[in-house]
Amino acid sequence: MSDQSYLEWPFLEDSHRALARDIRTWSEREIAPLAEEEPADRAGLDALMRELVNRLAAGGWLQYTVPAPWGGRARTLDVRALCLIRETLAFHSGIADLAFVMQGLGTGPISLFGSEDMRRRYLPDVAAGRRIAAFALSEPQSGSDVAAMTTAARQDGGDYVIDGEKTLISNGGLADQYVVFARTGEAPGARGLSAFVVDADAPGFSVIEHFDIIAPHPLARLGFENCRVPASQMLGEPGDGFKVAMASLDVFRPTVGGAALGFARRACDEALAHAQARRSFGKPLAEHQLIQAKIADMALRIDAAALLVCRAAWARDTRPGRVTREAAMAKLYATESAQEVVDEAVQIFGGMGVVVGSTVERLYREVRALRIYEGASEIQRLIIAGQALAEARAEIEAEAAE
Ligand code: COS
Repeated sequence: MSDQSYLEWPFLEDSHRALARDIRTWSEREIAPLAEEEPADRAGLDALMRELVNRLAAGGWLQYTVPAPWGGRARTLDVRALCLIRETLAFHSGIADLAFVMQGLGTGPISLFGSEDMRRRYLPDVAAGRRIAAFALSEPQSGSDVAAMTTAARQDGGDYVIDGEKTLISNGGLADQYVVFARTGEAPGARGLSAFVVDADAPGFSVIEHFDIIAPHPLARLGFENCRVPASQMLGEPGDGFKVAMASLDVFRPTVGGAALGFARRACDEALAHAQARRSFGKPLAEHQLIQAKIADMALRIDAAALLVCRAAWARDTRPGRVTREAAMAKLYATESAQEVVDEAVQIFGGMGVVVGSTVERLYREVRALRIYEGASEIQRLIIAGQALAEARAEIEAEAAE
């Protein structure tokens, strides 16, 4: 990564600066060689994911995905560390970034809301790479509109019985455990959902279908048919499910911005090298002002995105209260601008930029899903506008009451 000046920004601690150097060196050795070839089929993808989880565990990086004292390094999830690790992994390989972050998102609800017993049972094994985790929220008829989910869990003695489907679930079929959100009916809409940890060997759990997508990513549709789990597998209280999901996403949305930055920085580095090596009209591409304009916009977008990502992660790490707005801004801007940066890099490469197997062609495929998963760009805009309007309304009402 050529530009490292952001590591001096005041949002970061010295421990983050040291971490950024360490993960960079480690990734160049352990991840870059694995990224050279994409898996040919699902068996190859599963094997690669397991290998990546093992390497990330051996390198100690999965310890950042859970809090201490349950196998983690820091007392709480260190969002700045998560962002820096995702950025560096994504710089080399989208699938390595996914293998890392799913251990965090898949256990985020346990870290934040799990009982002592649940944390002890699940988190150390995930941090050590002995178990693989997943987060099952989306359904065939409810992706963005979480409150409309229909998967239901009914209480039966000391158990809950889950029926329904989840879809587009990362690590589906690969994971040992799933955090599953289901309607328990305490109230209509968002207030009537609960969260459960479902082990992959739970009776009534099945993988219905695997999806192939444009960049390697294990993704599946899951079935729950009379799937029975003890009531002790619930996270938080009955009816807390929506808040469990949203609070977990508040932690992980800034990190999606971190991954987007990794893709954007790689695309920019590739474009900078190419623009200096390749000649057209008698001079290097880099001496054409239209190319310089593209380079300026790429650099600007990367820094603006990095500032928003750092701000959101810093706020989550150091300030009390919700960071929903900051997380939404970081995710929205970093993913949208990364898409633009990667697209400009492809343009600078010209025809070679769309040849299968080139780095910018891979980045072009890898970056696309980030504008959709963990809340599409449209949802992030709704969150940002919703908060701005609520604040304006509160101010008007306060003035009227004076
Ligand atoms: N943390 C804690 N509580 C939260 C919260 C957060 N980040 N966001 C909302 N809540 C609470 C609200 O305060 C509200 O509580 P009360 O009923 O006590 O007032 C409740 O949850 C409902 O909130 P809201 O009315 O904002 O919910 P909506 O149904 O309007 O939905 C969106 C909000 C659309 C923002 C939400 O459904 C969303 O983020 N969707 C995208 C889902 C997603 O990311 N899917 C990807 C799956 S993971 S790959």
